[in-house]
Amino acid sequence: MVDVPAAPFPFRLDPARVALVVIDMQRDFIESGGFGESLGNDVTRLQAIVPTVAALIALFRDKGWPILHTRESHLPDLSDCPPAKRLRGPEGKRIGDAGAMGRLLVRGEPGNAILDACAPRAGEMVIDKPGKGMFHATACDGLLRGRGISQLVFAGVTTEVCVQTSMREANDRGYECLLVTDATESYFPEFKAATISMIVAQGAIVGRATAFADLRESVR
Ligand code: C5J
Repeated sequence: MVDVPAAPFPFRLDPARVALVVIDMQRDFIESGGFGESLGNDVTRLQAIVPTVAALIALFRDKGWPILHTRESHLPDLSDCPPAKRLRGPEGKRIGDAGAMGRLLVRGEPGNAILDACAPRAGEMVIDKPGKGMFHATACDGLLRGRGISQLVFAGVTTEVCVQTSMREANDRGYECLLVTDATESYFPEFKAATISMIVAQGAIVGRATAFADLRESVR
């Protein structure tokens, strides 16, 4: 067991039960011409965390601990994209529309890929999810429980959307959750700050939060 300094209290990490979850480090959210930018967002904020996310992935690989990568994506016929999601954003720049890196948020398109710097390696879990949360309409829970995993360390984008939704889903399913605060980012700094506050409030009502350096030093 390793005690990782965290807010609001240390996270007792069990190397036999832990996995890293890297949420949606996709070109569609982080590069110019993707879905995130089509909604009017400044994607450069997200680019700044790529080295930290890559270092976190490298740490888990060094330790031989499991890693699960998610991609937010939809089937080419959009049958898994309800109108409540599809009909958002400016017309012509919505999910399924043509973008500079292929159809926005559509599985298999160049823009839907995970960045090279954070790309999954053979043997790592990869989940395509049609929702914001990693458990909605996916095989995530079975995959994790089948490996005896009950602790999840979270990184990725965006903090208040897919990361937070996934953490809340995980918390409800009984997983112990730890967010690495400098390995996650939002297009809106105030939303990131508020999300971290909400997660750790009320005695870690959703989970705990730590910095990458603190995690790295504790598991050395
Ligand atoms: C969004 C995500 N922001 N991965 N997706 O639409 O957070």
